Amino acid sequence: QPTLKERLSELIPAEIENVKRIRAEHGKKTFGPVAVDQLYGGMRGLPALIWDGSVLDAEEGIRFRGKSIPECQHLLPKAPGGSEPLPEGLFWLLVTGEIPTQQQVEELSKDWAARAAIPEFVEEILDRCPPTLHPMSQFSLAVTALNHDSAFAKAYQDGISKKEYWSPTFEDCMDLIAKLPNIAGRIYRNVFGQGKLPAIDQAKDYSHNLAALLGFGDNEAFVELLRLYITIHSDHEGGNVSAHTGKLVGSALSDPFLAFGASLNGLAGPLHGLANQEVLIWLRKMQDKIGENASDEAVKDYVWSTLKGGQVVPGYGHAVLRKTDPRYTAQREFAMKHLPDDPLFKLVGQIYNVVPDILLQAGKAKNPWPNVDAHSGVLLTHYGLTQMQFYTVLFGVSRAFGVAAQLIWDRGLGAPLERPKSYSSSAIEMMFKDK
Ligand code: NMX
Ligand code: MLT
Repeated sequence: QPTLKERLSELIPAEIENVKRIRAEHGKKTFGPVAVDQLYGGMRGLPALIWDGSVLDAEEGIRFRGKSIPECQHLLPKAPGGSEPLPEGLFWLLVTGEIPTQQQVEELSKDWAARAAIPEFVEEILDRCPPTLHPMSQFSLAVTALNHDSAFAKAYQDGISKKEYWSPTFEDCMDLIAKLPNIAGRIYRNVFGQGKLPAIDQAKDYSHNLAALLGFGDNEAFVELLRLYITIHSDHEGGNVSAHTGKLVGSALSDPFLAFGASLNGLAGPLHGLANQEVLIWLRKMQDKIGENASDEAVKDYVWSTLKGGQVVPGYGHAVLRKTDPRYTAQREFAMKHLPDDPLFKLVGQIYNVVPDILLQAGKAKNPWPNVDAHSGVLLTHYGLTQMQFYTVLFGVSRAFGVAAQLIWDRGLGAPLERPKSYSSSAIEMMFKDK
């Protein structure tokens, strides 16, 4: 059975021809005018990027290479005795569009375990960070510093031909993903004082090793949660802030460590990945204010007070989705199976029953339904990972899968430097002066 790299080397030449054909047949066709509002309005709906790993439908949610989350849960290989998909398989799917065999996934687990060590100077950078520096800033520092050993950067300096870019990019992406558990584990233990890191177990899968580095390796349910968590947070088409940032920075031929470091800085914003931290902070504040087992009325009042204070309800709304995020649903199903009586899970369910109506009444949010971040922290908290400042780091570990898959393809297909056109307000006025 071919390795992932062998399979890619077969797929890339065929896809180069496919893209040539699409461009020859459709390259001059347009789809939709550009409205001035889109320039001022965060480019919502503006067709601007090619992203092959996943496509987001506003009503149905994400599909990874055409497969919904339940289909991935069904089709992707599992760990022995496990029922959630192994993220190794999801990465294979994102990169190739194909479902890997159990053996191919096991080989990927081994390959990542073998690449997992981080350079000593990166350990030192992390050890010297004050615990008051947000875990996401530490994460981004460490990932950026991995550029020291980038195969792509070195090959570029050595004069590699454009046709070969994808190969060192692939090696960097594999190293990047493989090293994230050690980085995340070190940050967690340094910031929250959880003692020494164990060694990577070469015989275990990626999520097991990540769980062990965080101190939860003995908890099989937590390991299963991480398998699901990493699978569903990996990719959300190309326009979201972290994915688009990674692609943009990569287009300057900055190596995958520099590109993904930039992604993490975007993910660290409260309207994007940091929302999972914000949700837990908000839930805890709500509990402090109205107590546990509060009535629906008390929850509603609290939600209104958030809105009246000029703040957003974290975990609700979306720039593209117009229905409940299937990633929320997948996590809710996990909770029903593993922690149905957890009080915080019950509160999350109660909030789901009241918030959409309130957001509709408030009349501003285009999507009143929950997104992925409304649920993830509750699951982590249940198993004892209660430090919410760490939650976005786990989102970041997962998002590397989607960004890396596209970086490999961008270099494989020779994607050009991204450079869209910007306009000043006076240029817009001039353009439409007599129209
Ligand atoms: N609570 C209160 N107001 C909201 C919310 C919300 N959850 N969602 C949207 N709005 C407001 C939004 O602030 C805007 O107000 P204004 O006109 O005063 O600027 C108005 O509704 C229209 O916004 P939309 O067009 O519905 O949303 P947009 O596409 O601009 O932004 C989000 C999308 C996700 C940034 C927004 O819904 C939000 O701030 N949600 C809360 C934060 C969050 O959960 N982010 C995580 C998203 C998922 N992720 O992981 O990245
Ligand atoms: C994501 O997973 O990136 C978020 O849901 C945000 C988005 O898609 O815009």
